[in-house]
Amino acid sequence: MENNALFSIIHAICEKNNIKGIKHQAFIDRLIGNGKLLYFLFSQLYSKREDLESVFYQMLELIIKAYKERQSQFLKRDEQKHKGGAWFLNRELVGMSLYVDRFAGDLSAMPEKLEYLQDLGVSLVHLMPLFESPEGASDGGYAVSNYRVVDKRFGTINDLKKLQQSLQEKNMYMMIDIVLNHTSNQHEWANKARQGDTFYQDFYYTYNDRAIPNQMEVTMPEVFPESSPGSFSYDEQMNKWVMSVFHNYQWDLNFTNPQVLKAMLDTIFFYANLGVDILRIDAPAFIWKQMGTTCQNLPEAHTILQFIKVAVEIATPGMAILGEAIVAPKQILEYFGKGFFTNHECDLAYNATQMALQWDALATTDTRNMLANQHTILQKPKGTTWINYTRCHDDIGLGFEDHYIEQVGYNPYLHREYLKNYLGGRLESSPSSGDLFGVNPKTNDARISGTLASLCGLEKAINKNDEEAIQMSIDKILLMQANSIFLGGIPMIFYGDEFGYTNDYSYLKDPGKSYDNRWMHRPMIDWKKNANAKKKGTVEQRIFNGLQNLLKIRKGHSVFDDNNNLQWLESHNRSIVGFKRILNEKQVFCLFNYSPDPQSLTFFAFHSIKYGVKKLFNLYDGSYTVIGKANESLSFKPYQFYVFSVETN
Ligand code: OTU
Repeated sequence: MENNALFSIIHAICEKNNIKGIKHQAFIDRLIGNGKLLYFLFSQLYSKREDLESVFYQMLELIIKAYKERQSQFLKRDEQKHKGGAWFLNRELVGMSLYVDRFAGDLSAMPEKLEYLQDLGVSLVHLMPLFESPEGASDGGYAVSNYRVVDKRFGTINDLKKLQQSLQEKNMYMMIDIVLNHTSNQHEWANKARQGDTFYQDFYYTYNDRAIPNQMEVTMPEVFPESSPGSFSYDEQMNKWVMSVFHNYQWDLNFTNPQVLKAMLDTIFFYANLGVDILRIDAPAFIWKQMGTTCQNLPEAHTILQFIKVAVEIATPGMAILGEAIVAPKQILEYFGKGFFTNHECDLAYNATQMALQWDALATTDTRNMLANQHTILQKPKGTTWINYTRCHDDIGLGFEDHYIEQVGYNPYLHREYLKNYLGGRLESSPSSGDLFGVNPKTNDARISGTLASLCGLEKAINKNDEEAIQMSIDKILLMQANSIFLGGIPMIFYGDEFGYTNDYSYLKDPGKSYDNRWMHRPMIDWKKNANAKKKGTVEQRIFNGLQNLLKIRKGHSVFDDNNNLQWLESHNRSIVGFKRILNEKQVFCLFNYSPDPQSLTFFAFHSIKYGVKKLFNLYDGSYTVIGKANESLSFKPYQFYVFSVETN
């Protein structure tokens, strides 16, 4: 389409919808300014289709509709959010990811929990999937059968809207998911496809026989090899094979059909207009498939995300996009956009590499692999940010690259075996109690399940009634949290971890969950147990207060805004890793001892501090440390960390 033709279409569509005048100028500017880009991205995906231009027009209509339906309070919030640069880089943002039913009961009980969250230091709530999902075949809500109706287990859409308002009144933020890659096989589209409606059969990848599925499976890795081997399932009623990369009840959407993109963009806007601040795009790496590839991280998947980003920027610009790409380190970075699209794809991504590396350091007491990998991790573009975390609702994948493992002198195969044994409950001498998830004997792959506390040794320590071991596991928990809280990005705490919930094995009795051991680390919150956080000396109190203190420190210092102002240190001790956060004259040093033994670090690590500065102020416990000579040492207790602010006198 020519520029002029595009402009007249945009003008006409605005005219038709009565969008004119100064009140709408900012929107019109965004639409005209980005219209060409939007068309470019769209035609990259669908240029071969005859209906290219007519479907593009329908996309413009969706954008107009989303803008027109946006409540004035959200329009105002959009404006405010954009005033001081990217709002999500702010240190005030601290998230908690939680299942509404397991945390509070239902949505209507959530508003009264917000004070508790604020007291801990949480300002952003990630509500795990809430929309209709068949019980027993729901993948924790990631198999959606209706994107617009809140599942009755959680309440109603009005409860959700009320919660959003309560959050907003308290200057808090809301994050929810869009499950973009697949629907439940009970979704209306799937039901229609099953009944023979070809329009909806085109919403999925359906095949009459196994010929193409067989060929594709040669190169497609299995996501859930134990419970759902292969990537296709047979549907009896339709008498066809359907692509189902995740569980067999999760049917992959066919984004080569622009009607699918249209339907999902409409849903994205529906969420945006609920007042969602961060939209977590689930499994974006998987949204485009091509024979002969892994069907992950394909260029078209990025094009779709860029298209979504531009459309959101035009219509509902206050909503940031989080890409949940749990893939190889280099590939994660591509979700921030590259080349012309740098910083124009996902605003946020999970720092899955760093997360796994912290577990690596904890299991090996060696931080060199973590340090080596920063060459990749530090390539995050300015203006984008990480979600930093130690645990989430999923398993821990050891997805970091082999060559860095080799670089620090380990054999990648043996190294991963060791990590799996240590964390995955296969090593008697290990303090961790976790389990292996997604074991694939064909590839020798496996990931790890378990709560933060259990993986840090609290479960075994409590069972043995060993106070020393209990304290050590609390120290590990706080070390892991501190490392991710001060890194730069939004810390995302997983609910229950603020009290040290250990593994819950009751999922084994529920046939809808027993096939998936990720449920062991998705606790039911017992508020009576949590009340222990108020009693001095309890395990809960020690963990809760430690975490609360860490979050307070983060909020109190502008060095912790994420402006890519992070420098890793040369530590000369393989168990100690450290970095400093810098803003103008201000420096904060964060150092972590990943060893169960006392360690020391020469003051050489602080050599960059201006001459004449004598003391370091420990933000965590309020004590001072005098900076010694380069050959003198700072001592660390087992698993101790320091957060030092540089003091000039
Ligand atoms: C995501 O997970 C969700 O977080 C999981 O809870 C869902 O089961 C899954 O999608 C399907 O909706 O796709 O890009 O290793 O890390 O499945 C990453 C397993 C995903 C998860 C992976 C992940």
